[in-house]
Amino acid sequence: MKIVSAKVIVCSPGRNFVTLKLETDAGVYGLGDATLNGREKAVVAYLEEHCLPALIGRDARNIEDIWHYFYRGAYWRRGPVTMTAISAIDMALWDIKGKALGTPLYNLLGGKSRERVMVYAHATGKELGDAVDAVGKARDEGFVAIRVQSSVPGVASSYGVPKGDRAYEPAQKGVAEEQVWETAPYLRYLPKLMDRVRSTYGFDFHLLHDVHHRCTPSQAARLAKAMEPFDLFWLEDPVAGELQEGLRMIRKHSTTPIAIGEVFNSIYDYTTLITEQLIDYVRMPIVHGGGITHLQKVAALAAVYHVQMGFHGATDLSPINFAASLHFDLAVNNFGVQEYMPHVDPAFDVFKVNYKFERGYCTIDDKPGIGVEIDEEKAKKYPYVAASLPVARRTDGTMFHW
Ligand code: GCO
Ligand code: MG
Repeated sequence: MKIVSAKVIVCSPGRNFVTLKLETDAGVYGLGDATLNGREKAVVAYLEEHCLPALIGRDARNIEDIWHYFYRGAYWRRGPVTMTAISAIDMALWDIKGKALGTPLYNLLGGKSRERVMVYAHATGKELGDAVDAVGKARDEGFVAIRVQSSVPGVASSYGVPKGDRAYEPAQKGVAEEQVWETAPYLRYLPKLMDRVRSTYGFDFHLLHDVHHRCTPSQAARLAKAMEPFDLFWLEDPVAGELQEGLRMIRKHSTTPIAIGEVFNSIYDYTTLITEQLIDYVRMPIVHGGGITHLQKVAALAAVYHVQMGFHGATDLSPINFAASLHFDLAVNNFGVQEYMPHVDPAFDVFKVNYKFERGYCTIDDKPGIGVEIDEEKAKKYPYVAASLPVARRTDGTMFHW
């Protein structure tokens, strides 16, 4: 089954998405997500210049070999751009295999380990009261796992809080917006927010929070310890991803579960964290972590150390990635939770999806392969818009982690 054509589709139905479409001489085609927020065109160039010409003529059935061709074959290996390009190729090949065999992706990954996938909602507020209300709203919608974020008094721009009434979307048109952040007021504020949430609604639901890389190791250790009375499901990205040793300090002081790695792209980012049991959940998504082929290896390593999977699922990952994640979540034994941020309506004008949300869980139907379709004519109605993620500075002007 030879690959006869490969093309990249870029569209912006509400936000930018990059999609790879591979066609075979058997008439079966596959789709893969190649979206890297704010760096979309870098992945397009990597695919078009360096990968797609080498894909034509290859046997689409040989997923493992093709993965290694693009991973080992790239002398300059790893990194988010390279690994996102490999992910898109890999997803499209798994989609083709499922379609060719007439079976959904989860069957190729070992079959169902569960019937539905627990997802977590985003509850955000411009102030403490709003954030607490947003948690109540998510509970009313049936969510059993809820991430809470709020603006921090005295901090000009907090991570995760939407502008106006629109859904949260960090990437903004043009060059990066410069935001102002300070960690000290946040550290004082977060226990108050969590206390209000737990004293209002009790403990019979999972509560999560994303630090978004804003702490030093000792600040993160203090925060994780302060979170213990609130029984968090996880504290996400307490320190910047590249400082893996920072996780040792957190573990030494607290048993609050830790999730990390939405910015990771390789199993080698996780080896110390998993083998030393410094984390509880893997966040690296299929779209940025080398696809299903590579994530299977990460999930298997994690399982050995009783670490669970908790895929990144923000709206800057396309519905194709979300559907692929649900297949994976259904299949692996060591599944923890899946992030769920519904895409805006225009995205569903372009992408026809096969999953649905119901009372705290997502399910996916049994269409062969990944099961998401793209309407290429509709995609043309939404041309690419250059956009960037923000950057952050401290109040004295020092560049900081966003
Ligand atoms: C999350 C993430 C996102 C990222 C975004 C960047 O946990 O969902 O932190 O909000 O900031 O995906 O592109
Ligand atoms: Mg995050």
